[in-house]
Amino acid sequence: MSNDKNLIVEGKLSDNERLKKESNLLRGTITQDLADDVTGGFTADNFQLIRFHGMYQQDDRDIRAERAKQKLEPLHNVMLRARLPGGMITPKQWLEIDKFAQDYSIYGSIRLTTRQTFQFHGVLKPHIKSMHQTLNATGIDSIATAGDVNRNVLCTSNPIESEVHQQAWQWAAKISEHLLPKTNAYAEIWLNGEKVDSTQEDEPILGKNYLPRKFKTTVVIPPHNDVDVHANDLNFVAIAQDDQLIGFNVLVGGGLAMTHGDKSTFPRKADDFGFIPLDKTLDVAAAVVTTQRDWGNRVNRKNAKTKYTLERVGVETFKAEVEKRAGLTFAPSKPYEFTSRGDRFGWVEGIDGKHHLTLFIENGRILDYENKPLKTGCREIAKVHQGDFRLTANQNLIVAGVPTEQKQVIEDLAVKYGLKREDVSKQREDSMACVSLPTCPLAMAEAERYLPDAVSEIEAMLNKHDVGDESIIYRITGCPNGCGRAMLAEIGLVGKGPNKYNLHLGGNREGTRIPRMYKENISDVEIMAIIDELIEKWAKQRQPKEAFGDFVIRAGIVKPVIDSARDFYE
Ligand code: SRM
Ligand code: SF4
Repeated sequence: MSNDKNLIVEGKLSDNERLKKESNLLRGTITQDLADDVTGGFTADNFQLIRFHGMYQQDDRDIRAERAKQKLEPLHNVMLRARLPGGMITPKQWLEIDKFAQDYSIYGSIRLTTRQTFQFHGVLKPHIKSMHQTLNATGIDSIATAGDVNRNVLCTSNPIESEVHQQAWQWAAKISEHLLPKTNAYAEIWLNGEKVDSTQEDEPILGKNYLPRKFKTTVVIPPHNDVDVHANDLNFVAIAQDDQLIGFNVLVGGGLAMTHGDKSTFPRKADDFGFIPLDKTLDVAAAVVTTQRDWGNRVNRKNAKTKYTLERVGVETFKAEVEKRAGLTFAPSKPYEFTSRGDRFGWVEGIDGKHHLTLFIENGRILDYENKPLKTGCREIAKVHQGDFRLTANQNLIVAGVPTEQKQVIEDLAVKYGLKREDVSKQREDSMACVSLPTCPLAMAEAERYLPDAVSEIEAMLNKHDVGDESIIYRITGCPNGCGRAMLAEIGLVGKGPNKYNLHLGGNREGTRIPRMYKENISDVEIMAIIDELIEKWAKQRQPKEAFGDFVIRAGIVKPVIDSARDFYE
C-alpha cells in the first residue's frame, strides 16, 4: 500500500473483481446456462453472478454423499431471497409465494430470514424463470438481495408508533430503490425484458464493477434495536419530534463476520457519524456507498467490508469524505437510547386504532408441521386479512393493521393453526439460529436444526435455578459468518465443526456489546454444562434485574469487548 492514508489497497485484484468487470453489467452467460438442461447448476462466473439477482446455487448436503456414490451430480437447485424493504408484504403477495413454495420448491417452505425477507429453498432450474415472473407479477423482485451490492434494507417492525414507522418504512423503501443496480440485466434474463445495450448503461452509485463486498443498510426506530444496527454497514437511526420524523443519526461500519484462525477479521460495531436532516438521507446513503466503493479492499475479500475500510483509512477520514460527497457537515447526534431488540409478541394496538399480532415462528421456517400447520395457517389468514404482513429481523411474522371487527377472526385462525401458542417461553422467543445445514454450503455445525432442543435445555436450566421467568438472548450460527447474529448475543454459539462450537459470552440485551470467546471448539454437552453452571451463579449472585450478559461481565467471567479491532482476540 503506497497511496496516501492507505485509501486504496494495491495488489492483485480478487477473482470476483474480474468476473464483475467481465459480466456485461451482471448478465454473464446466465441465459445460456439456463437453457442447458444437461446440468442442474450454473457454470463458472454465472455461479456467482446469479447472486446479484438474488439467488444462490445450493444442494442438499444430507444427500450429497449418497448421490456421489450413485455417480450422480449433486442435486443442484437455487435458493431465492426476495427483496422486501422493511419486510412489508401484502396478503395477496403472500398467497402467491405460498403457492409457489408449495408447487415448485423441493422443501415447500417459506423461510423468514434475519433480514426481514423470505427465502425459497430448493428451486430446480426449470422453475427459476417462472419463479421470477410469478414474483414480478405480484410486485416483488429479488434484485440485489445477494452479491456485492446494497442488500435488502431493514426497518424496525414497530406497529405501535405507526406514524413514525410509516415514514421510516418509506425511507427504507426509498433508500433501497436509490441504491439498486440500474442494469437492465434482471428484466432481460428473468422477465423476458427488452434487450438493452449494456455499453449505454451506467451504474452511477454502485459503479460498473459494483461494490468490493456485500453492503447492508437499516432504518431503525429507537428504543427498539430489532434490526441489530451493529451488524450493518450503514444505519439511519430515526429521530422523531412530536411523532414526526425529522432526520437520522447515521451509524457506519458495523458487521459481524470473521474467519476462524484469521485475526485480521473480527466483528465490529458501527461508528456514530452524526445527525442529518431528512432531505439529505439519499445523498448520505450514496456518499457512504460510493466511498466504500472507491476505498474498499478489492484485493482481499476477507477484509473488504466497510468495517475494515474504516479501520484502515480511519473513521475521521472516511467521515470527511462522506461529508464532501454528500455536501454537508454532520451535526452532533441527537440523543436516543436502545432498550430492547426482541419482537413484541401477541396483540398490540397502534395509535391508528388498528391491531397488530406478532407471531413467533421458530427459526422463521414456515411449513406444515405435524400438529402445527403453520403454512396453512398463514395462508388462511392471508385469505381474509385486510392489512399487511411484516416480516421481522428476528425471523417472526406480524399480522399488521387489523381492524377491531376482524381481530377475533385473525386470533381464532392463529390459534387454530398453532401460530399463536401459550406454551412458547420467553427464552424461546429470545433465541435465534441461522439456516445452516442441510442447505448452507458454508455450514460447519448444525444451527437451525439444533436450536429447538438447545433452547429446551436452557429453559430447563432456568427453571431449575428458579429464574424461569427470565430469558437470555441466545443465538447459534453454523459458522463464523454470523448470519444468526450470535456476535451480538448474550450467549453466542459459533460453529467450528460437526457438533463443535466456540462459546461466546457477554453481549448485552440491547445489542450494543460484542460477546467475547469464552471456550473454543467444544461440544454441545460441554457447552450445556458450562451454561448450567453460569446460570446457577447468575441466579444466585445477580443484582436486581441484572441481565445474564451484564452479570458475566461484572462477575469477571469474561472481559468486555470494548474496541473489537484491537481487543476482540485478547
Ligand atoms: Fe448470511 C452467506 C444465510 C443474514 C453474514 N448467508 C450466507 C449464505 C448465502 C451462504 C453462502 O454464501 O452460500 C447462507 C445461505 C443459507 C441458506 O441455505 O439459506 C446465508 N444470512 C443467511 C440468512 C438466511 C440466515 C437466516 O437464518 O436468516 C440471512 C439472510 C439475510 C437476508 O435476508 O438478506 C443471513 N448473513 C446474515 C447476517 C445477519 C444480518 O445481516 O443481520 C450476517 C452477519 C452480518 C454481517 O454481514 O456482518 C451474514 N452470510 C454472511 C456472510 C459473511 C459476510 C462477511 O462479512 O464476511 C456470508 C458469507 C460471505 O458473504 O462470504 C453469508
Ligand atoms: Fe451458513 Fe454460516 Fe450463515 Fe449459518 S452463519 S447460514 S452456516 S454461512
